Amino acid sequence: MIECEINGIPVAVPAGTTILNAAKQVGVKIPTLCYHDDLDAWAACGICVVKVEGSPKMLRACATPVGPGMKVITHDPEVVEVRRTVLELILSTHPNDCLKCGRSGNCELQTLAADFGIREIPFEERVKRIEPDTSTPSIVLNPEKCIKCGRCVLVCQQMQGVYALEFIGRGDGTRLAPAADVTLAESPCIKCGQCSAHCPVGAIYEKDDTKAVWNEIKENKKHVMVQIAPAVRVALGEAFGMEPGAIVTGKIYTALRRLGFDAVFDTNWAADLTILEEGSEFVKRFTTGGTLPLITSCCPSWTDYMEKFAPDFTENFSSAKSPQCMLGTMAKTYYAEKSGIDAADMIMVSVMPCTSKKYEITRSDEMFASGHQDIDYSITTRELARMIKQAGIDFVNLPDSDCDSLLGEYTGAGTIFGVTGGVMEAALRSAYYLITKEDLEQVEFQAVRGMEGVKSAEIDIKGTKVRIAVAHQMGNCQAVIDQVREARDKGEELPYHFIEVMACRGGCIGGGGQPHGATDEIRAQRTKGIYTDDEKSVLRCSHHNPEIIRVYEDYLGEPLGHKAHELLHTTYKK
Ligand code: HC1
Ligand code: SF4
Repeated sequence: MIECEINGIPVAVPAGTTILNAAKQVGVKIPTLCYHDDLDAWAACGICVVKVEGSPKMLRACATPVGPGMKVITHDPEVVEVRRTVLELILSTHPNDCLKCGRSGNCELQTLAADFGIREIPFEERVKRIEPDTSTPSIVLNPEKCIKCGRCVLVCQQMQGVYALEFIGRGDGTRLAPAADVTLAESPCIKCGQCSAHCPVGAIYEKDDTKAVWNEIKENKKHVMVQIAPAVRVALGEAFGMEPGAIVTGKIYTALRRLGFDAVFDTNWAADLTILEEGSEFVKRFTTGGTLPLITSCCPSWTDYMEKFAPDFTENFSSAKSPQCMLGTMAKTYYAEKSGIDAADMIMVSVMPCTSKKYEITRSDEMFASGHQDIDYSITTRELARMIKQAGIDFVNLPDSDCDSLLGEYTGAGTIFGVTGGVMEAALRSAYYLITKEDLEQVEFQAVRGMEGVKSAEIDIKGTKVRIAVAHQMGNCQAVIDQVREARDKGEELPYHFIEVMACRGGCIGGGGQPHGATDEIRAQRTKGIYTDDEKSVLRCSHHNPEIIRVYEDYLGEPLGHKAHELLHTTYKK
């Protein structure tokens, strides 16, 4: 341990701990802008400067490890003045239009400017006018607002391994842009939105579809339906000051009705349906010599990645649509038939933790399986929070309500889709039944839980060994695919039979459309909320969901049957 002093307070921390983190341990918050817990410190902004006894110049707390006996001063009038100057310089290149900015109210730069009492900028204004890039359905890039903190570039390159974003130009002319200065749509971007989740300002944000949704509600001409994804229920509360991980499912259903939606459904229902299709697909491939490993495909950033960078795995992808898309199709076919409402008079809105889901809803012809666009709009958790605020709804004090029947009831297996390992765990719970015709006594698979980038295990299904892997955060997913490709190309035994992949760190609870500010601590709280929801569920296996049993009996026939194939499966570009 290294013993040092922060503002005269003694502290002992492990070797390698930065001044920033040592200060946190004694309750001292040093301001930061470019730094993020998820990323390597690269000391770009200079806001976190501190004084260290014996050092001729101020040092950056985010990138300087503490040393034995080090005496650090984190705040004095001189340090505060330097930080103020750094801020003023950043603000001199930043548009002064906070009132119209998507991050107004939770912008890290705005907060610092307020904390430092900045009232005027003593430097010449040098704002570069650059048109926003609106080329994707998911994310808007507004380089004019960029403060060159570099978080998005590090996220895209280091965490996701996608290399869609970079800085172009030099010195004063440096700007954020898709690699090779093409549009975002032409770049390798997989639309995961992790750049927008990590951006401290309004330079990268989700494409806002709330106005279009408000219009549908206002026009009152169509039956406007809505579905909420697993991970939304443990994160939306954060936008209203609640603890991360607070399970607010019942409040969300109530809020959605008060917003004016005519029918409220739950994506978790369709997650149970996905398991019946995908689980059956796995069992079929596993027992009849089909293409293995089977790879989950409910993350559209992952399928986008695969189509661009790993088309040799197209046959490995599960053809089962994602739960979002299954629910859209089932609403405009099954529910339309049962309710007697013409699908042409229906609108389906999905609320997702994800920016990529905006892209998924039109990604292939199968997204129009009902004869109409199955999902009309996909909005993020952040967009729903804004709609609730616009409607003046006191979310925290809302009573709970239930969601609507036919496409609403869900099991714990459906809910755990929202965390890394959850799709695999849910699939195993039902695959065990499909193979043995018996139910598991212990439904929890600890081996697939937790934040390790790649988790692997051998699961014993009454003597049948199934080798599985779970990867999250794109960079880790590539490593698993490379491992499989190498074995396959050498003709060796495949390392895995079944692989779950999620592009975002922690799975969808860490999605690019979730409330800002996620760190591993917050991801852990959201994860706990998801597992608590599962533990509290009376039914924990998808094949026990009575509404799912009924939809097969009344409408779909068998999993993987003709109708199921027509409505619930998709194809991928090679
Ligand atoms: Fe996800 Fe999924 S878990 S992909 O992260 O399979 O977005 O929450 O809705 O579709 O169910 C996202 C979450 C979500 C789908 C499900
Ligand atoms: Fe979207 Fe989930 Fe995939 Fe992230 S992991 S891109 S939130 S589907």
